[in-house]
Amino acid sequence: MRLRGYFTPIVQYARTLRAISPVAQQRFEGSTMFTDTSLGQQLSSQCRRSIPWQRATPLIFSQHQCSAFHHHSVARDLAGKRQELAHSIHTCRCLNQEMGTVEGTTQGRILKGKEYTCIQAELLEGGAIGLITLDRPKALNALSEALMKEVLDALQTYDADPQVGAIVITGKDKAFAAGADIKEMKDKRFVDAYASRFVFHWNSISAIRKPIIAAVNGYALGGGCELAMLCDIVLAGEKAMFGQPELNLGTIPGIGGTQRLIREVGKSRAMEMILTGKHFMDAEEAAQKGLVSRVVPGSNDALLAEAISVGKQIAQQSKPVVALAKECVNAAYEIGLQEGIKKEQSLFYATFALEDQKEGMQAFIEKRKPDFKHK
Ligand code: CO8
Repeated sequence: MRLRGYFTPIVQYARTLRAISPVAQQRFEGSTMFTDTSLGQQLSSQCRRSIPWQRATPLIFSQHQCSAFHHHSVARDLAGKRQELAHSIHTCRCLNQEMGTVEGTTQGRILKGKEYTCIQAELLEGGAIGLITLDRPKALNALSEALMKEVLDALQTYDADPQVGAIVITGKDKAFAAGADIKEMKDKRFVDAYASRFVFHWNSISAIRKPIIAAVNGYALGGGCELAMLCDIVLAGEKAMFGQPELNLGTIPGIGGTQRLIREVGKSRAMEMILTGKHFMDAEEAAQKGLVSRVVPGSNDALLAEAISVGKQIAQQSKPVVALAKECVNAAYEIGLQEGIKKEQSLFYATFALEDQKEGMQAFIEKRKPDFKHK
């Protein structure tokens, strides 16, 4: 691949940083541009030593890190064509794929050394956003058991990370996800599905406390549509296409589609989509009906950037208050109005036990930005 030529110097560079100066490595990983010329020269000469990239500690390059590299004179020295170095999220993913590593695993912070094969997981915005990219593009991101286990693992890891304020899930190329993996499940018998509690673990997604934003472009069919509906906010790209085609396969939606779709788009439209298995919903209609919050025009990268921007706005809020609000809104799905209002009230009262409530209201009065401590 065209980009391969860049990896050896990049990885060697990172490796060298690690070897000769933990401080320099920290500055690199923190996206700080290097201005110290003598350090730059020292690094340059170190980097010219040949270190097989397979042996190099795999490093993860976030958007900022690539940008830092993009501007960095040592990088220019090493890579030659600096203008071609990626500084988009999309290209960073290509970098990681090409390196044969999985984002998020190597800093030991997100996934504690665990490597994923069906998804990419990456911390962005200084750790405030956990990104999950479904990564089986050849199968249109069909939701195999392995993929869903990894999604859950990444979600739970981000949920437990105190730095993370919001999680973004997205797809790749022309699919968010084209449903459960038909090839994998076609031979299952009733007893297999029942005894193994097939898809039961998907319910754990509802237990994630951090807000999950789905950035959906391309197909979101069957389990893909259900996965989007399990998220808290759904942003659609122009090419998003939602549908529940399970009946075409002789089965029915199995992870909440019959329950959630009716709440999103009304009984008649939900019935039409589910019972015909054919009447898909495009992005515009999905926005009109409230299945998604809005359509983001432009490329997949524009959609992802917008989802990250929404995540950042959420991440700036008090984390416990965000979690309480999410719990309340989700309660509207699960319980009746009166019960929901009772729950909302008790959680509303609970916010008055938080320092962040005191700070938020005091900051308003003092006409300044609140400084939330997430307590
Ligand atoms: N499972 C497995 N493989 C898939 C799936 C899928 N859901 N969708 C696409 N693929 C594969 C195709 O088999 C093909 O593979 P190959 O190249 O090896 O033949 C590749 O992806 C590309 O697909 P197409 O050639 O079909 O691409 P097209 O652009 O022609 O068509 C469509 C795109 C319209 C999306 C088409 O692929 C399609 O109809 N896919 C199936 C959609 C579907 O029926 N989804 C519902 C699945 S059932 C379900 O989700 C139940 C959920 C409840 C249980 C959850 C359990 C986890």
